[in-house]
Amino acid sequence: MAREFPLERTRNIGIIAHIDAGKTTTTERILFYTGMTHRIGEVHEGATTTDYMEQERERGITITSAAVTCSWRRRIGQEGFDSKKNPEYRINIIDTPGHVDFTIEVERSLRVLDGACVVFDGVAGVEPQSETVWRQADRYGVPRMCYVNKLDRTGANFFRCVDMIIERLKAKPAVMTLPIGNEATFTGLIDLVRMKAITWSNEDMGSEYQLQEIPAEYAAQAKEWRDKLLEQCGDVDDVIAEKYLDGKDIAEDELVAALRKATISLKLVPTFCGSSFKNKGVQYLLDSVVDYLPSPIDIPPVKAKDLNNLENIIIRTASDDEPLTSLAFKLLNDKFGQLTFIRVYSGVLRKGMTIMNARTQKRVRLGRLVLMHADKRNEIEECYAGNICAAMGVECVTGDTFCSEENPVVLERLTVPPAVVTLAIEPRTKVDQEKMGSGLARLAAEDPSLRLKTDEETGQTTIAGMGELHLEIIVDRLKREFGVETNVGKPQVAYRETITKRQEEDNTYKKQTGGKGQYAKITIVVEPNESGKGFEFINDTVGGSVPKEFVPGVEKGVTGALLRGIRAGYPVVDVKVSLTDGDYHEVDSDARTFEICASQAFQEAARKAGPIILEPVMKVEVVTPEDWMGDVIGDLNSRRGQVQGMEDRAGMKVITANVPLAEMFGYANSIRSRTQGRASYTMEFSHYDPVPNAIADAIIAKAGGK
Ligand SMILES: Nc1nc2c(ncn2[C@@H]2O[C@H](COP(=O)(O)OP(=O)(O)OP(=O)(O)O)[C@@H](O)[C@H]2O)c(=O)[nH]1
Ligand SMILES: [Mg+2]
Repeated sequence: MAREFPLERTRNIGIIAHIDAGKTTTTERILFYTGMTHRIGEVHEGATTTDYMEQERERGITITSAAVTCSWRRRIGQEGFDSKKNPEYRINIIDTPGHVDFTIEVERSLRVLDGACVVFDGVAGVEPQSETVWRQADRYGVPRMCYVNKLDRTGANFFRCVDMIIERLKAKPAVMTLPIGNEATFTGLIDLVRMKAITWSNEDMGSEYQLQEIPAEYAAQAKEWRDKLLEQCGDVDDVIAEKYLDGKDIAEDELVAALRKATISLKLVPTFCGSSFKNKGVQYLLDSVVDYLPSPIDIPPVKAKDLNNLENIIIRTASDDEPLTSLAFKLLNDKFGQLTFIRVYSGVLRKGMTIMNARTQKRVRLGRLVLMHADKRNEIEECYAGNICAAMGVECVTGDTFCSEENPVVLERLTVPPAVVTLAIEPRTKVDQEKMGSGLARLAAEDPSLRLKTDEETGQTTIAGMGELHLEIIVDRLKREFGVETNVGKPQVAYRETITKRQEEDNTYKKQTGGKGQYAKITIVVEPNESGKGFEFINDTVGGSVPKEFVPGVEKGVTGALLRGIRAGYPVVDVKVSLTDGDYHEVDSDARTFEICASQAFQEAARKAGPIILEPVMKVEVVTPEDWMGDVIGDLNSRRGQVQGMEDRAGMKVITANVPLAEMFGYANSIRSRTQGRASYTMEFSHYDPVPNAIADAIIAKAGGK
């Protein structure tokens, strides 16, 4: 089968935003207008296409990202909207969750998508999680557009939101549409590219709209913003600049092309408005996805490491003729078995072909391939470069590269944020015991932000993740999907340990038990590493005092000790360890003796190097009516919180504070009862800080340490 959609007519986009901004509601409209569904499902009815998990429908929030595919012909701007003559585009969309506990879903989506649509609540504007997803998109260099949604809501203000995008996100929004009316009277848009008004009549789910002259009362405002748009475009495009300065006409095509270039090169962010819930503005958004967001060939080709020589970087362009390069970015288990979502960067995936998993270096035979539509699937024969599909029954973990056997390469894995909360979990019965292990292993393969740990001595299993909700959903999924009943402890903070001083340590490990003895001698220097840099190991020996083949043993001994902690058994982070000297014996030394020697040396050194305990500190934002502001602040202070700022937003007070996670358990209930349910809050991980001494002593005593 030949390729149905050429690459330039393919878009892979993600919808990203703060919780509740309207991502799922917008996606649902997209599916309706593109003819993929025949009725609009609503989030509050638990009836949308992309929130199909039971937990999502019950809670009205998105938990896992869902991929859907649709096709679209550009409409607005065409005479009488006759779109049939326009070419059809394939748009793959991933609807992501906004809750910070599921941030890995945003991370993996941005890792494989070419462009993103960032949704904002027109009342709240730029919220904390909007900032987080924005930074994530920056990290992956993803071109994006903004969509200010919910303009029908009381208190909506498009222009305030645009200002917040400039101030908070330090972005350059290019305003493309202006609202006609606001709140209850919001009825349409002014298209600043074509200088026309688009209005919707309410009756027919927004499918029909009229293109009209701009109403007289908006003429001046439209002219002002059109000039701004041309100026912004002129700043990044010489041809437009020249024409604009000479007062010449700028054709629609020219302006769109210049804006497209500026969007893809991350210079400008086209910004739109609408109300998805009231069915206004979504078709225009789809046209704009086609017009401004990149196709797979507009973005830089992917870089991979040559598996035969990891120093060697190989560039793979988005072409069907290049060797296969693809990334398994998402795993999903359901009653039919494991589904692996794959983004193909180059080459073609074909049903029945043999490919290679770069991590395990094993050959894998591809079974069936499907195109996913939320939880429904269509079988396909092949998946071309630049597309996303799912393979059935392929064993792998999230982040694995699948490549051609002849030209093996490996792509960068996902960035996974630290786990901050842990939960002890035990099976209720013997039967549950067996199922729990395999269930948890499957969930962990799906979700790299979930960590499992079993204590070697007590056999106790702990799960660690992004937050209370994350772990609550895991426990719930264990029960519903794997039929495992469990008892869980109270959520605990995932502390860490580190050192504050430099320390040199000599250690000799020696054992003589008849026959072959054991001997290793080393000198190491441990010192604090920059915060967030993790563990670094340096071999500083000269003249073969520690033979090369034993050095990995030293590193292994240290990494093992790092996991066991220094004073309270929490993992040690941000240390630099240099191996400076040592000695060995021709017969009695091997990698294992050096491993034991290094583990002892590190533990001894770390104990003397000013060890401290670190705790996760959360950035908390509380939105409250003014009446309760004093109460809320007093409570945050009593939780060791530090208030960072206060501001007004749409008639409410917004308080931001840094608060240790240890003090935030149960905050949801506390704030609800304190403010009669009027205040709301969000929090996300900010950084690690040393724990105050008194609390550190308590943590160490509890862990049985010294
Ligand atoms: N008034 C109004 N409400 C909206 C609009 N768009 C979405 N909503 C409502 O806002 C709530 C949240 O919408 P969702 O679409 O679930 O938001 P989301 O961004 O997908 O949320 P998460 O996936 O949980 O992060 C729902 O009750 C929607 O009906 C809008 O344009 N106007
Ligand atoms: Mg959603």
